[in-house]
Amino acid sequence: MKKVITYGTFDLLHYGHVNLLQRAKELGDYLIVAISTDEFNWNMKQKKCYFSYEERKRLVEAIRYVDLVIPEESWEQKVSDVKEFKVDTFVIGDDWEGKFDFLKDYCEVVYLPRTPEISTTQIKKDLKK
Ligand code: C2G
Repeated sequence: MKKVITYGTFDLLHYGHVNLLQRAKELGDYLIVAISTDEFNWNMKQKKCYFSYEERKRLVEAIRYVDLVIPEESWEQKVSDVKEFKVDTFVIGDDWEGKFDFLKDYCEVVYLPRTPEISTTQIKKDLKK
């Protein structure tokens, strides 16, 4: 079984996220999604989420491409996650191009094109109009 892992906040879940998860699943048979916890988002990404970790986990678990959701609590956990879950492929959007190449020592690393026209920031701006 080919296992794939990806990481993200997935707050205000939108079709750009689903596009990524669909393509991630196409790279293997089993997709693990590490969702940033509220603390990690606030402390390390300065992101204040609209939905809590539990609510974002509920939403992402409902996506047909996703097999397992785990918490992302630190930048450093990726190597141990890849080892612990025996992951074959790490995948993430190309806004992170090159940032996780160190994982190539442990698994395949794939950067996928983002869905260009949508972002949570854009959604929030549009809703303010
Ligand atoms: N994404 C996408 N297209 C968009 C928006 C997001 O393909 N229009 C992808 C991102 O590239 C990422 C995933 O969807 O692969 C989740 O996006 P975010 O929730 O913004 O994740 P981010 O805050 O970038 O966190 O350790 C890695 C970080 O946790 C990634």
